Amino acid sequence: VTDPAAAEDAAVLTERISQGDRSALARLLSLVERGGDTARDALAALGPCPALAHVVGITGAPGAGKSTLTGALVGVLRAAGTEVAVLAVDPSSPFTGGAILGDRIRMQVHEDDPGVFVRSMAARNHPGGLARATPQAVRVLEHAGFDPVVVETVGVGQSEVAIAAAADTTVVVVNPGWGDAVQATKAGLLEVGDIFVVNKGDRPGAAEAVRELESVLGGSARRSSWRPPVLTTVATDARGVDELAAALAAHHAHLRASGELAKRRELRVRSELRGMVLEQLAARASALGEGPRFDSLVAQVAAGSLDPYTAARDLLETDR
Ligand SMILES: Nc1nc2c(ncn2[C@@H]2O[C@H](COP(=O)(O)OP(=O)(O)OP(=O)(O)O)[C@@H](O)[C@H]2O)c(=O)[nH]1
Ligand SMILES: [Mg+2]
Repeated sequence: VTDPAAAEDAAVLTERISQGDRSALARLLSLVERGGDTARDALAALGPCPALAHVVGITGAPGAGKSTLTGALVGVLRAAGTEVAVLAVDPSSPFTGGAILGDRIRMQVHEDDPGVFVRSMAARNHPGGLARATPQAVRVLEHAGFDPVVVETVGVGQSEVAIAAAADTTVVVVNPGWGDAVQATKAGLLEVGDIFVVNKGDRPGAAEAVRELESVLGGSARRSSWRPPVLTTVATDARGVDELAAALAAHHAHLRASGELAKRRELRVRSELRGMVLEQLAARASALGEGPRFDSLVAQVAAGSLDPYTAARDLLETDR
């Protein structure tokens, strides 16, 4: 059931966002993050919006320097006059609301710069570690005029692969030291990375890490004609970050010229729609799993007068 007050509220917020109101933007993102009917109303109020921004995913192992690198990248992009949004998706803090990552970035870059918008989101238990709301939040940020939108995700389990479904360009951040390239191979990162960054280039082993990555990349079967560059950065000094910005622009240009951009966006919409359907089905399923009808079927199955398959079918059919 739709809450008319929320729908009205969402429409007002949308209007304010189009006028550049940042607190309205933050509020709309909260609605989107909360999910359910309120988010649906908010996104409906936003209306159809063409995907306009370059969506950049930055992933890698915990502590690889993703936030520092993102902060430095934002600095370079701001110097070029673009308005940047950063979504820091934190799969590890379901309780704090994932404020840590965003705060870390926020402290590092342009706190008073209206051309930068930083937002953190908790990924909760979403499979893949990526917040369920991420694609919707990206949509909102695109609508608000940010380009690029940078999404930072800690690489745990499947999240690296999930981020690739949410981004146009995926940057994989590794560190010097034997094993990172091997780990990347195992995690399926070689297939999803469009740009590889050996960060902490001030540490021993950076050149070896680059060579190792280049050699495994050379041997991997990739479908795209894009050959992923392997860059070296020292994020803490913003060293190599100009080159990263250039590589991002080059990859975006490649995506446009090859028609790959439209394909990636379609894939993104696919997973976004599936996510939305899944969310609604899950809500419906938990509603079916309680109440007098459910209790009565449970009692019958428990007493041995009904089999559970018939009971489940009964629940699903009476719900129609
Ligand atoms: N020496 C060195 N340290 C770095 C570099 N980049 C980042 N660091 C440090 O590495 C630590 C982790 O950096 P973050 O940017 O928080 O890394 P992250 O990947 O965002 O970490 P999580 O979000 O917690 O996974 C911090 O202490 C940084 O100062 C670098 O290029 N060189
Ligand atoms: Mg971080």
